[in-house]
Amino acid sequence: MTALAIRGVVEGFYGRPWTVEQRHDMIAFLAEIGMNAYLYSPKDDPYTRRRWRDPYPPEEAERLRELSRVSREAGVELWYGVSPGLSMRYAEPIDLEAVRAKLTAARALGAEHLALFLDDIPGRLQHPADREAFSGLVEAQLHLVGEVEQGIMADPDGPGRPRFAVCPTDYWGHGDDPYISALGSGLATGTELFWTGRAICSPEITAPEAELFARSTGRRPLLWDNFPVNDVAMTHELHIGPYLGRDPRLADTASGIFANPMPLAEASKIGIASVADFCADPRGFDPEASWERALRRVAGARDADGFREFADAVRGSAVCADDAPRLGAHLERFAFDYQFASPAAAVAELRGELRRLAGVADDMARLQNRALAAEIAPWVAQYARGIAAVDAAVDALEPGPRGEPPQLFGTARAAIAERLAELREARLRVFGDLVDMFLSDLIGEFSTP
Ligand code: LOG
Repeated sequence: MTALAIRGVVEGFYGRPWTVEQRHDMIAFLAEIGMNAYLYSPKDDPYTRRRWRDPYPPEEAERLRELSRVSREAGVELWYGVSPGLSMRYAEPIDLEAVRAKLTAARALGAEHLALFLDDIPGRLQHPADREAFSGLVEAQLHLVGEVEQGIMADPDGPGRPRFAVCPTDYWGHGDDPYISALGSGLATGTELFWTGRAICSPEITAPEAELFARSTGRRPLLWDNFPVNDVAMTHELHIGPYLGRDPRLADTASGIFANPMPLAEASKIGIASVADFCADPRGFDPEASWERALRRVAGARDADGFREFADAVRGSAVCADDAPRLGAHLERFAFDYQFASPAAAVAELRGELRRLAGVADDMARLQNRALAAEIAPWVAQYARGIAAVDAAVDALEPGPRGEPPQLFGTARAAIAERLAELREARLRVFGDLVDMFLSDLIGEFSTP
């Protein structure tokens, strides 16, 4: 059993950063599940990115110091990442010094390891002096990285030798694209290089891909896994599904994994727990079994069964295409039985199932884990709306008293169309496309008369 050396979470999403309490609670959770790293670099902490040059005001500095104390006590190593790229002038000594100062300050506040984030910034040099001084972005960035490597990383007076990781500007791709190959080749030996896989949110990360990355950059990738993150264009999705598509052989071909979570800290623990299972033993990892355990761990034993039922409707994510298998199976059976067996019995069976699911929705409001209940509430509401809509549609499918087929026009059709419009309006992704397809099919939305 080979565990990955670096196993942790990067608070690296866009949107409201976690609260101090959530962060401390997460550190305790990471320790509990065997992770050893937490990287602080919320995109919307002004002092990591937009105003990266400014030092932390005393109160915020104190928070970082406290975070390092909490981490150290828990046995989790605190990393600090700065993102200067939005306004970096690579040829200006004053800017190079500002990056160094920021990272030195983070070390003084207790961060054990450091990171330089160059993701989501202009792909070309903007500053005229930079364009004059460097052949391109890679050379400019290597100049900056070199300064950090030589300055802080080699500081004989600094406390213990930190690890250092760089997040490149092209952080996803084939692993041997010209930019990443050139950047990787110019880094000092021990410097880690982040990679998110073939895509930003990679459905799969394979060992051959990681090997290609290692060959072209001179180092195994430090995986920045964009799971279970749901920021930017994904805010309508709740990522509490299983962790799929990670090659067991990454045990030997990656140097570690940082999972990038959702702003929803409590719900993120589900995905994080499975990433921890994978990191602990990539070869023995069983995604579905790990998922079941994670759901139970986070929801608690009392609510585990109901929560498992709800979670089935929101399994989908970049890594999981299988959206709502349980409802899917019921709807498939319904369609078949309605046509070939007894319509009345098919309607009765589906009704029973929908009643049960409506009960699950009610239970989700009463979860013992209150933080979890609050975070998932919008999706629970959408879940309830979806079930009610299918239920109303089934009403319209009830055969007449003499077994005659229902008439789907006029007000019955309009009522279903209205529910469908409401579901779409809310935009929250629950049951994948199943409910939408069931309803739109029924009212013949896409068929020509
Ligand atoms: C950002 C990250 C964001 C994620 C998902 C990296 C390296 N950077 O596209 O902050 O949370 O995608 O939206 C990113 O992934 N950029």
